[in-house]
Amino acid sequence: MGKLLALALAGIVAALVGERLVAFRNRMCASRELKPKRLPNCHLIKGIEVGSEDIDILPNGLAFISSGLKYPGMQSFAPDKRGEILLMDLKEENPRPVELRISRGFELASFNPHGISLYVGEDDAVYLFVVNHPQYKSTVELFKFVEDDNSLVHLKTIKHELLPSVNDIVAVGPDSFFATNDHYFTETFLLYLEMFLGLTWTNVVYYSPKEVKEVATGFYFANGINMSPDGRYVYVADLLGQKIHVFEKHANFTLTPLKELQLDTLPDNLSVDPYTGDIWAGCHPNGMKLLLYDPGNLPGSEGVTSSLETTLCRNGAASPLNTDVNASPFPEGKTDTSKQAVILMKFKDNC
Ligand SMILES: [Ca+2]
Ligand SMILES: [Ca+2]
Repeated sequence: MGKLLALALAGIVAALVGERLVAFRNRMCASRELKPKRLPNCHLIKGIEVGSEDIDILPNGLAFISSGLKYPGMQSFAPDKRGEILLMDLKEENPRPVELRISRGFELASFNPHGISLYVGEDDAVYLFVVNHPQYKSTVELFKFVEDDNSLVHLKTIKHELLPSVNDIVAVGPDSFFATNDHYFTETFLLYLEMFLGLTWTNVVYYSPKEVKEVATGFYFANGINMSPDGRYVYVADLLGQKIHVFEKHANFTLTPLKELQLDTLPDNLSVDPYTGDIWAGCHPNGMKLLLYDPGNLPGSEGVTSSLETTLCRNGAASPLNTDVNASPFPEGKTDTSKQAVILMKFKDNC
């Protein structure tokens, strides 16, 4: 009888694990194959060989790039090199990235930059918010950009118990932001278990010096976050939910869910066209390939865009993007796990 019970229990556990495995593989798009496509107007920019995680661009065409991210379980192309913030002037014919000098007093040796966000203050001062993972912990570093000097002055380090596993941020003031936490747990085994079981415990947190609060939850893996140009809507990429969530932002910085955009790819960082309001998402076509990283069978990247009309106005809570999406695999290459942001190189003529 004891053996029969043990066998029955083993059968139930095996069935549950099998069911979770199938669901996990589906969330990871594990069976998806994307043919590499050469994009004739794209070329590799030298100097970012170790990968760029995120990018944000000023209206004058200066692009800030976080580079050299080391993330648990992900391939790093330069495991012994510290991270850096690069600056590139997209108005130049052949733009080249240069590393921004960081003011003294900042712990540069453990710099591990992840999501970034720019904020231009009323006095035209430029603030750069950088998610940092020194010793694989999470902080948000606030810098002021000094253009004459190509440098960043470190203003402060923000740590908070509601910000345990930050992926990306979008600034809403000179010292306030929304941030995504991409895991509930911080311990490596537990965070993989969380992903495998499909727990939707990750969230979005609002931070200001006076108030810190959770404003949205229920994501498998909250990743990129951005805002509409008028500041009325906040967009959150749920990597393993394969969705972009649209929220209405209120004056007290709470968020109300408005709509979900269903994708068939894994969205990472989100950029927003400052003129049209279109969303551009850097996506992973196959999360399993990303996790298992095989240089002979690269994971690839693709870009997805959603027009403002699709994002906001079309009826239905989860209208498929297929008819409005431009999905194009980027050329595969050494840095292809790291192009997690799609940017829009479009500027006003007078910039
Ligand atoms: Ca970002
Ligand atoms: Ca990200």
